[in-house]
Amino acid sequence: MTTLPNHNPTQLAAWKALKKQFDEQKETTILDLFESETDRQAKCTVIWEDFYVDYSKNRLSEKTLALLLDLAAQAELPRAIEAYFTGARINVTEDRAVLHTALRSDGKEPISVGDHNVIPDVNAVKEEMYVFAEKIISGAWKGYTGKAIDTIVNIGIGGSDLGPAMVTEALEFYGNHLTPYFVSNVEGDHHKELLKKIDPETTLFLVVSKTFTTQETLANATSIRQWFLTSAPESAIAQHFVAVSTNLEKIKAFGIAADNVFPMNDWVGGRFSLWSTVGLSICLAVGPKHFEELLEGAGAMDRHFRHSPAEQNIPTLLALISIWYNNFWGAESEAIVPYTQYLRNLPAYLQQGIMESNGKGVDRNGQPIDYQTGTIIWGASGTNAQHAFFQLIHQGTKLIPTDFIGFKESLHDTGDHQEKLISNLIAQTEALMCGKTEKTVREELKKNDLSPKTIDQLTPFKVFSGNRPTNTLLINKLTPYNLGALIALYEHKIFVQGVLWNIYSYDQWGVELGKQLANSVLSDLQNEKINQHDPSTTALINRYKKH
Ligand code: G6Q
Repeated sequence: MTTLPNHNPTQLAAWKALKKQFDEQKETTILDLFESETDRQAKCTVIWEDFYVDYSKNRLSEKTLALLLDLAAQAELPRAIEAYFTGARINVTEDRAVLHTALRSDGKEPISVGDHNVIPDVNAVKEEMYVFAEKIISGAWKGYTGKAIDTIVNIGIGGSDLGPAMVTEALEFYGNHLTPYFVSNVEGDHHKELLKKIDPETTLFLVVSKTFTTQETLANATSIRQWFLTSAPESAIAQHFVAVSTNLEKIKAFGIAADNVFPMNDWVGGRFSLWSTVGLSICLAVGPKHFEELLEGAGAMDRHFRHSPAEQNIPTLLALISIWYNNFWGAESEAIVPYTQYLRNLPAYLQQGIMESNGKGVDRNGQPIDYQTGTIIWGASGTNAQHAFFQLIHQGTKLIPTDFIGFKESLHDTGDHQEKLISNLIAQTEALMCGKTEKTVREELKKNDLSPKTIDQLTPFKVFSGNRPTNTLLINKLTPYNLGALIALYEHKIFVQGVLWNIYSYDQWGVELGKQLANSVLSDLQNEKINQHDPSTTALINRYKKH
């Protein structure tokens, strides 16, 4: 049934060698490795286009890295990568190809699903989206009272919200006069607060749902349409509502005109769909030129990932390092800290991509697995995070490998703010690795004229053990192109980890379960008679109904 290689990773020779290597190396610190390995810094840095990726500050010796690369080879990663890029149905449990990469391909080679080359269709739909976006941005498209559109509201959730919202926010600098908003939660207060701010005469609503069956999106779209019709005639729907979906029938039933529908394909997973028509809000907010640059950057990272040898391959290296901590050091989570407010929602966006894709406990043979998979991802923007959870990363009992992402140039002319910002980033990675020794702490305290007794008391609290691992991604500038490449980098990291853990990364049965459950309890809340549940659930339902 599988189109991917199928290996229990723990049975591979490299895995066994890595276990041994862990036992032998666990007392060696990162600083020890800098002492013993010549040229460690240069050897553990990959420079690709505008990206400078330094992974030298890791508990990773040359030998460990070699073993991790062996693991990738023994798991047949290169064969898996080819299957991924060439339209094999690697989303086996849904019997679909996984081709978000086709949406940003340079079109030089055909990409087939079955025997159908999808590239001409991808280009045609993209062209339609660009023509539409230009009409909205230029003001040629009018609302029902003849005014141009100045506000867009994306109605969607999960993959139909997080990516577009994160990218639109990240590219705010490149934005035009359109104000973008995002409504996702089924909680009615979410859209009610928004409706206070917008004018129906100048707002365009994008109803975005791959399946067009999602409770939250349909409920929000229905309520917003009702609100719209309190001031506008039914005929105005055509000027103010467009839809993005694979489900053309359901859209028709909802009342959106066929001309206002942007199709998408089932071979694009929700959490990987910002590159498709699901990214219409991005395309409107920053314009087709910048949207195209976003795609180009992702496409460039795709080619880097597909064609670079594993030891120079950024997504592969970051995936292997993460496996080293997750499966051998027992690290339970990873932090992601982008040093820019523009990317403040990158960690939340990656939480979905990473945890929904690789949060699986059954292997490709349908068997429960006895090794760790999906890492827990969390984070926030720096330097804010330094004043919040960094304490735990520096001195807590948990091992938290952290990705630091920074940009050399700021987008505005900001005086010395950028130096201040990036100096913090660099200093944090240095401090996490080097720590602060007892000797240094004592010397510092002595300078403060403290008594020997006080110095003895305070010293243990001020010592930093160091040896805390980080990757640093220093990128020249936050452009649409570099953002596309950065997101694609993490998408491919997800893929590599899924291959090595021998799981299916592209289904999401846990999410589907939520969709199923929502409707079953809803009928209990809305009807007199309730269905059979456990005592706790029954009590909660009754408690809610009493209000
Ligand atoms: C993403 C998930 C999920 C999905 C939402 C919205 O990969 O499948 O987050 O995107 O549940 O689904 P629809 O786009 O079908 O409304």
